[in-house]
Amino acid sequence: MINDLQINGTRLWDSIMEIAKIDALPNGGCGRLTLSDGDKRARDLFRRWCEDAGCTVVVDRLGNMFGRREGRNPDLPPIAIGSHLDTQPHGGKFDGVYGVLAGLEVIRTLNDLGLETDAPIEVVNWTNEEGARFSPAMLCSGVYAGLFSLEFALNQKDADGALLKDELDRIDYAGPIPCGEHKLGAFLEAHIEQGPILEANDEVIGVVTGGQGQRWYDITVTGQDAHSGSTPMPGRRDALVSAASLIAKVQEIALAHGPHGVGTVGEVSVLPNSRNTIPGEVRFTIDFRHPDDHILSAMDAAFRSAAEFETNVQIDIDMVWHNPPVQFDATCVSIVEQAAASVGLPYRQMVSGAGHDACQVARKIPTAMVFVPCRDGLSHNEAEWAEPEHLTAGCNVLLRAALELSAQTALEN
Ligand code: HGY
Ligand code: MN
Ligand code: MN
Repeated sequence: MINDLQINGTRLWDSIMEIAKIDALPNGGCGRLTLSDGDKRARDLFRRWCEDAGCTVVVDRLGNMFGRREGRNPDLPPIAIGSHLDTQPHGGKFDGVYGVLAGLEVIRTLNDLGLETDAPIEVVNWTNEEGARFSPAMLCSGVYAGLFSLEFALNQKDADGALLKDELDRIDYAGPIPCGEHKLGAFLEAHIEQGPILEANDEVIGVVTGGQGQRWYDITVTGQDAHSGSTPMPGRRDALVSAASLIAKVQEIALAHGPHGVGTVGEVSVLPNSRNTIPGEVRFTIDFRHPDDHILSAMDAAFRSAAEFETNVQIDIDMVWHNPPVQFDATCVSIVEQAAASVGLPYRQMVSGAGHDACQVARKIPTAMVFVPCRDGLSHNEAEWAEPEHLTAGCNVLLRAALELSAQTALEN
């Protein structure tokens, strides 16, 4: 019976800990930026593990990796399970990696049980989910879903001016398959919640119904470099004073659109960054999010009107990304919910606060997600932690949902 099947939680945990050694940081986290040497090492290890599990691995033009376990009917579109192996600069061990290795663990368990599925099963590693090195986030799953052009993605630059396409070539992960052409029948992603809800309510499984909307901005404040000692206060064009006022506004706007509105300024640069020169230029980023796109638009408008009050400097507002809220496929969500009920642990339906590759892929194929708790709801932090038994439970939900989807796919085709 599908509902009695169990994955090997120790093997899953050990695989996560093994990949966590790549670009490990002193306080327990990982700093494995996309397309870095560390990302290449993690990709090579993941490929080897897939091949050891009897999968064939194909790579598309943007380095998205697909490890395929054949089913009875090779003509059926595969059921894909995956996430991402890249991390934030001070990321944790579980964000993304759990979802990729949970997909691999489903395949390893099917091998152990000698179970043949109707549809093929594929485990996926999506390139550049974090958006920490190349903006925006979920870029390459976004190209796969038709949300960005290939050219846009290939020509994205990191802070040092390196192009995404050159970094893909450098680590030898520019694959032959056009991005978006590798057919998938449905996509499932397991992920730590990265927020406090499950833990606060003593629940173990999140049946994710969709993702909230996001707007990312690059803001440039241009004033005038001048001497800090001999320039009178009136008439200064201090870019940092104006930027500081607008950064405080981001916080104010998020709180004013609570309880779901969130706003973050994660990056700031000051030029010329000298203690005795009035800063003439400040660049900062904004990450606004809300489950309701209309409210997200209101947050946008509130910031733009606040910027108009900064009259003695030039403010350039570049909205680099607008990702509307997304609903996951009702059938997939229902199958995940039935699988969650079958593992017999407390669960809830919920909307994801974080963005995920599933939020992009869902705009192309039927998609759903499984959440498990993380300690104190903390993520994008080296102290990120998840309990082995929770990771196991989430992977059992994946296994059962994937088998149900594979059987349904066979019925529909
Ligand atoms: O930004 C996000 O929500 C994801 O971690 N990339
Ligand atoms: Mn993630
Ligand atoms: Mn993340």
